[in-house]
Amino acid sequence: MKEGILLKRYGGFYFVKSEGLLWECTLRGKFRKLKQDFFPGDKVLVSVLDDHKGVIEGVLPRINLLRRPPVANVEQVLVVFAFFAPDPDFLLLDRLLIMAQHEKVHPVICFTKADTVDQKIISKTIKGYQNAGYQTVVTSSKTGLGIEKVRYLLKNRISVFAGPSGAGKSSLLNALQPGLSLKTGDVSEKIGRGRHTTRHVELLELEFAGLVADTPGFSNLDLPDITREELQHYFPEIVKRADCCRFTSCLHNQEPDCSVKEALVANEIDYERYQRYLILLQEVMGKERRY
Ligand SMILES: Nc1nc2c(ncn2[C@@H]2O[C@H](COP(=O)(O)OP(=O)(O)OP(=O)(O)O)[C@@H](O)[C@H]2O)c(=O)[nH]1
Ligand SMILES: [Mg+2]
Ligand SMILES: [Zn+2]
Repeated sequence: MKEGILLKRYGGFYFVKSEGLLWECTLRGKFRKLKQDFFPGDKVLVSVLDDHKGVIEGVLPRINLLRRPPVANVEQVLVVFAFFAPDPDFLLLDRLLIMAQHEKVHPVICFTKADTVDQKIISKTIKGYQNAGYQTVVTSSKTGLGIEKVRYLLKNRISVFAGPSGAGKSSLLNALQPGLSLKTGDVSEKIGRGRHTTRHVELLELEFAGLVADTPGFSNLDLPDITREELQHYFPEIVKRADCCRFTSCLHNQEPDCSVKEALVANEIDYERYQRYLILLQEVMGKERRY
């Protein structure tokens, strides 16, 4: 039996990398009966049939499983958004950060298409996230800006690219490693017809060591099941100030003597981030009532 890592599912087969080789595998019948699903990133046990075919006999316990995109044992998620075309949907960006933190995956915010906007917009866009303590990287697949940084981030890790269609995920991967030759597509076509250029979730092997999943873009994401009190823990810049609020149960919304509000007035917290916190707070509270 060999241990390997599942890279992709395609046409009913499971492709497993083990000992430097790619094995085309099927599943033992018992897994199909149990309706057990396997995802890229899963560490699996394979019994060998011939020099490139095998059968998946088991899966090792998962460290985590991202929902969007569905990849297991992820160490890092690059949340990829373009500065322009498509305009960034910051509420979706915040939802992705929450998902990553909820799954205990390190998030890095990666802005793309820096060549399409001026420096002022770049600084303004990343400021709120940097102040919150998030790692951010500014890139352009056209000019090569930030590409070396992203290479360094991906080295020796299992990473996932997640973000809306057209953000430039596949283009960025091609810039990192031109040999990948991933298909990229025209944004106007994607927006107009909702067409995605990347259709499968697949872990790619990088020549400088590391695995990265290119994934199809998506435009919405549900929050994980969290309580109204928990939400602030997904906003590092908010929870950092919560200790000094008058009420320990403060949600930093309408309560008096709220130190988060004070920080907001003092410009220490990004106003737009805070507004999105309130939107998500309403959403969490609405969900709580439905249970
Ligand atoms: N100007 C500019 N255009 C870019 C850049 N990166 C990507 N694009 C363009 O943006 C469009 C979409 O790029 P893709 O790489 O296909 O986007 P994607 O995120 O992989 O999209 P899906 O696979 O549908 O999720 C293409 O027309 C690219 O040429 C960049 O850095 N600068
Ligand atoms: Mg793509
Ligand atoms: Zn408060």
